[in-house]
Amino acid sequence: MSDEVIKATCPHDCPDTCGMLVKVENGVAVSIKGNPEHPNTGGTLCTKVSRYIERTYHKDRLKYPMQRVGKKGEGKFQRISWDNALNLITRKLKNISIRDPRAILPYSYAGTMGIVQGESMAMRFFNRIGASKLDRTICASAGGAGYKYSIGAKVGTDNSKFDNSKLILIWGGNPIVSNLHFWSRAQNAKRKGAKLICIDPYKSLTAEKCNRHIALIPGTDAALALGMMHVICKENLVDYDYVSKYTIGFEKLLERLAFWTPEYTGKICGISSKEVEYISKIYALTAKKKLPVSIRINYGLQRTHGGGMAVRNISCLPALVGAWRHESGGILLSSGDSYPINFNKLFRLDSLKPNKILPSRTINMNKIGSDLLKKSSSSFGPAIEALIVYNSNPVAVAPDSSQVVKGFQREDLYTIVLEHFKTDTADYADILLPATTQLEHSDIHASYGHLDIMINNQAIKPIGECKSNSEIFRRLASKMGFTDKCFQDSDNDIASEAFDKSHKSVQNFNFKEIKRKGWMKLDVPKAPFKNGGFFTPSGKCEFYSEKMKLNGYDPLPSYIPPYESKLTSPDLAKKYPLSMISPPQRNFLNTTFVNVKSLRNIDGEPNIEIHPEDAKKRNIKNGDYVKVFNDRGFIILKANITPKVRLGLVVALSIWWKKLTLDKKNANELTSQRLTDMGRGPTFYDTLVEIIKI
Ligand SMILES: Nc1nc2c(c(=O)[nH]1)N[C@H]1C(S)=C(S)[C@@H](COP(=O)(O)OP(=O)(O)OC[C@H]3O[C@@H](n4cnc5c(=O)[nH]c(N)nc54)[C@H](O)[C@@H]3O)O[C@H]1N2
Ligand SMILES: Nc1nc2c(c(=O)[nH]1)N[C@H]1C(S)=C(S)[C@@H](COP(=O)(O)OP(=O)(O)OC[C@H]3O[C@@H](n4cnc5c(=O)[nH]c(N)nc54)[C@H](O)[C@@H]3O)O[C@H]1N2
Ligand SMILES: [Mo]
Repeated sequence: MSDEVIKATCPHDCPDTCGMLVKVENGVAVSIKGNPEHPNTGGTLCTKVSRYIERTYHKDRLKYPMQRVGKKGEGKFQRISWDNALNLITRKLKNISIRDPRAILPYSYAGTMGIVQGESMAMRFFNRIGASKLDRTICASAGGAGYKYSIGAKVGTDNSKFDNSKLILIWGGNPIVSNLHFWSRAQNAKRKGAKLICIDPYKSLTAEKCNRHIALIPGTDAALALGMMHVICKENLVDYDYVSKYTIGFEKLLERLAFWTPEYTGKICGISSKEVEYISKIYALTAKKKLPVSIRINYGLQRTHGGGMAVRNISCLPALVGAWRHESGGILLSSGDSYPINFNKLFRLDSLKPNKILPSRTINMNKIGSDLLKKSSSSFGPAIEALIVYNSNPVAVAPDSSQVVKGFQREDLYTIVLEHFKTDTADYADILLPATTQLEHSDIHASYGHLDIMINNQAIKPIGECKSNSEIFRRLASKMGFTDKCFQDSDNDIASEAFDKSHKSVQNFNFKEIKRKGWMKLDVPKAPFKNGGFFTPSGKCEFYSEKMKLNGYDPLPSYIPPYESKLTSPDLAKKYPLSMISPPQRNFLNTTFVNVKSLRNIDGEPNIEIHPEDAKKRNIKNGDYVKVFNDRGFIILKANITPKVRLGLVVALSIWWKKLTLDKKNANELTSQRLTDMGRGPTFYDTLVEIIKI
């Protein structure tokens, strides 16, 4: 192989989906940088992905298949051949499928966001078996559901247009950490005179750099949006022309808003009525001046009981003030539905039929802790007997971790893990299979933060005996005796068919050309709802939603409080008076990169940020080790006393590999398996705890 520069794509679960240039010398990747020609990357990568080469050639990479020799969780394995590994797996899966294929469960999420190495071949494989389905709702489904009730689809403001906004509300997001290239755009806007307001219980790195920070109580965002709508209507700041043409339910909304005065809203949100008035007025008055006002809504506010309703309410705001009139106005939650992904082609939902057809069964990935421990029953179906984990690290990331571990410890559970490293989850594998990284395979990507299709060309040969997910499932299918043609598709076949070409947005899709250039922008309208055209049943922005009513929700914007709070669970709050959130650490990507020492060193050790007064009450000094606990468990963390957290709140930046911490646990020891109001999402940030010095 000669020296060359390969066009690749960052595979991680992040809205930025960056274009990367990988320099390869004699078959070895020697450097990586952001593609300067890709506008949404602009030549820069974040600190962690700049270390992708360090991660790829890490001495701990799994290089060949292994079989467990120690106890479950001990992480002791011996090398076996691929043939042997695949034979062992298929013998087991065949045995189970003859009885009830639903006792087999795939568990995967977004270790790679690639369409090929994500669910394509894997989904075909599990569909063909007739395995249990996995409800992949650990991240964004609550907000997605809420947004869709108001707007109809996850389509919003083009991220590249935020540079010209005059006011940006950064709501429940921390883009400096989790959406860096959006932050560059917000900075551009600020330089051109825009105001940035951050709505976050915690003075995050982003909140520190905005013009104003509204530090509300976690899980009260839906109330703040109601209060804002109240002020906007009362002060006559509504864009009546837009509202009459492109919305429905305004009259009913007005009735609903009556009691959401700034005083009442402030009380619920734990902020002053002045702050409610301030944010409402600056938002609506800027819009009234015909200037573009926008909202970047992210994921932090979705992780409490009412996370769906919060997003539902907030996404009504742009229509109320006519912000959609401008291409730089509106709201962006996710651009995911702008891509016409051809799921039918990818998954072969209609053509692949299992040998044994039983009523389908779906397991919610947030409930893996309790569901692995369930016995067979008529309501649950068969107990889970085999678990195939890829692109995920559930032992560290799933809530209520002590239960998750109990499940993974089951001697009668057969666990197969496809991984780069011996993660907390891999330690429980019966068979551990070495997977390729993004440099070692090819793929195609959609983004959930911008509007480009991205290509990942393979840069280097697989390390050791690693194989890509798609190849592993292809081989498993062959060993299972599945002769369906789709199991012969190459990665290029899958990638070139990933999008539905009858759709206008991808009329210019030319696979060869995209492979050469590295990306292509979707052809979509610049201002998506300038003249209405919402994707709701009425085609309008729905302040009143008949669909919500049908689905058993309040059809109007309303407030669903947290499960765990002083107001809703006063007895629990007496025992555990502090609200704990555990958002991402800057230099990790969920648990990915935690084992890259140079990155881990930046973040030191797991700690908990606590307000000076809360610390004083508990006689805790900066740097003390503390026990953080509730009924679900406890962890030991180092106290970091700081006014960045509001009184009554503690912040444990996450998500650490358990085995790399002092007590071999992480924040998910304390989180619960309860689900959000909509979308069956997780409630990681709906957690009460108490802290004592140890
Ligand atoms: N560096 C880095 N980047 C990442 C990730 C990572 O782990 N590391 N993870 C990726 C993934 S999978 C995701 S989903 C995204 C997540 O990234 P974001 O969408 O930014 O979400 P979070 O970081 O969970 O939370 C953002 C902010 O919301 C605040 N918050 C918590 N609860 C509430 C609330 O009730 N209301 C409001 N208004 N704010 C609240 C938190 O304090 C936090 O500062 O980032 C992606 N990007
Ligand atoms: N307490 C708390 N818990 C949380 C969150 C939080 O904010 N707080 N955030 C939640 C959110 S938003 C999310 S999205 C989830 C994330 O949960 P996960 O999607 O499980 O994310 P990671 O922890 O990064 O684990 C991904 C794993 O996939 C592996 N991987 C990467 N590429 C490949 C590949 O090509 N093939 C194979 N086989 N493996 C690959 C990586 O090595 C890594 O170990 O965590 C959730 N958990
Ligand atoms: Mo996520």
